[in-house]
Amino acid sequence: MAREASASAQADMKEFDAVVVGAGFAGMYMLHRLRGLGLTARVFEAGDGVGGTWYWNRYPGARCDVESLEYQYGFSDEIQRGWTWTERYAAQPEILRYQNYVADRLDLRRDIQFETRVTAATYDERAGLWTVETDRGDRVTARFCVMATGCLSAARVPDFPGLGDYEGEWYHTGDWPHAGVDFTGKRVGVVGTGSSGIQSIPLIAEQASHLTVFQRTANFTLPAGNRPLAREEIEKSKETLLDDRAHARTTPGGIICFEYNETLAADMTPEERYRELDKRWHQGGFAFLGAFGDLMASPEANDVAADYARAEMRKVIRNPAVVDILLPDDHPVGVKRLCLDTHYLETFNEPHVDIVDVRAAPIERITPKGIVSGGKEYEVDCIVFATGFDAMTGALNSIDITGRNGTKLREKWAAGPRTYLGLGSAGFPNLFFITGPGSPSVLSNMIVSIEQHVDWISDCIRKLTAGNIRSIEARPDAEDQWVEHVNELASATLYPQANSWYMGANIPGKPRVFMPYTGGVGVYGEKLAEVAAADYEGFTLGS
Ligand code: N01
Repeated sequence: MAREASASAQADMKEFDAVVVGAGFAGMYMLHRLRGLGLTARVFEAGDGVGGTWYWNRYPGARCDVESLEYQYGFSDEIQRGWTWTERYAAQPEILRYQNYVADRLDLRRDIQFETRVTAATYDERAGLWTVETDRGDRVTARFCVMATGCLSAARVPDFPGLGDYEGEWYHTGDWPHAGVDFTGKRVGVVGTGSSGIQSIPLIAEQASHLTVFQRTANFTLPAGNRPLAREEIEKSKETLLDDRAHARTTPGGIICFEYNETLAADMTPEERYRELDKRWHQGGFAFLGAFGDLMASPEANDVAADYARAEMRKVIRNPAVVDILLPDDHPVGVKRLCLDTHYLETFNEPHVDIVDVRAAPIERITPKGIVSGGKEYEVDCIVFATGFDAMTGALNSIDITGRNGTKLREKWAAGPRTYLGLGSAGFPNLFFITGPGSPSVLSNMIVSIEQHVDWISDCIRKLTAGNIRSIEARPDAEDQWVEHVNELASATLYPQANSWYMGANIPGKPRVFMPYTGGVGVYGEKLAEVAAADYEGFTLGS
């Protein structure tokens, strides 16, 4: 069982069996499993506490869009029984408290070095070791290096000229001040209307004297239907969570609070389609996208759902001047992350809230006093950038990762990420990615996908260690086939039709490649199991 080294005993230790980068949900569970194997591990974390996404994203209204009873670890009955969620969708402070509760229960912090950012990881082929370096001057070696760096952790502020001269305060939702921000009486500008903007705008509007929202793309958003959880559903969940989790692993999205309807839209009458959409819209959450079997693949089926969504959205917008700006019309529903909101569209009925269509009139620059779009200056006391992340590859590429023969990961990935199963990349032995590009990750309940990867990686490390096998590395041909397979699956869906962060389209110059695996958690899990059972087919094992 877990190695019981104390923090001080490890403080000077420079050699570990494994290094883990990041102490969010993925890094925390990875550490727990490594300890369970009797291995020494050091986790490096940039923040001063555990939490990852939920440590950094403290903006007003930050809340998970997967239901709390499903968005929790499912590996320990004791842990789940010791925690009680309060709302259908947990807010950021509650999720962060939960992560700290888990860190306490498992005594994780003694192997985590906080306020330390990993800057480089270099593989020494002769020694079969990774050397990991940090911004605090650490230099440690490890046989295994696990990147638990998160998919949405590299916050991005667009390069608007003049930002350096802005005289007000500005913030990014993904790097929010821990003390919070009081917008009372302030004129606020919010740039961006993805999930973060849509969640924060109603709450910022409650405080601001005036709010101007700068929107480039109108998004599909539906009422989350958040509510306090009833005692009975909490108690029932405690009894069934582990079974529910086993079931979730077999589903496309790692979620069981709704089922996908497999019937194609064309095989349903208009009334049946309407009933299905209506039921799911009012259920709240992602159930809506499961209304027909081909909703994410057939333009005609998707149009039916998109028309329904626009009609529902239109019902709550009372200001005719903003209806056309707020209703999405340039992409299929669901191909950008569907947003769940609480009174988002209603916010634009308020007299002190304006929206500026920056697709028609792009933001040109920031002045000392505000934001210029379409030649007009909007004076604001604070700016909130809800402008998203360099998703899936940003955090990995920010580390100087060098594999065999001096190969740099960021150079190898210059035309888009290349992985085998989303878990490893050829040329980088014993380097694992948790929920990396090429795996279901961001299209699924992240905790289910994290556990799926951590379990697979732990099992793999256990077998390598037991079999005295020095290394595991993706084979280039297996990787090529996997990348092709991921692309083929994505091209059979409507996903590539939007300028989304899934495609890298939000970052100027980033290659347009659909990064996640669209085949679903269940199918993907079967592949992982087959590969492991076939002595890690597609990987080279080095002795
Ligand atoms: O980021 P986003 P996010 N000028 O990239 C706009 C997860 N998440 O932080 O769409 C003007 O979605 C950009 O416009 P466009 C979730 O997976 C989950 O909101 O690129 N505008 C867009 O409107 C989510 O999908 C939760 O045209 C610019 C916005 O900024 C992911 O994180 C909560 C611009 C960015 O939206 C990311 O969400 C929050 C520019 N130069 C986040 N650049 C929940 O669990 C960008 N934009 C609920």
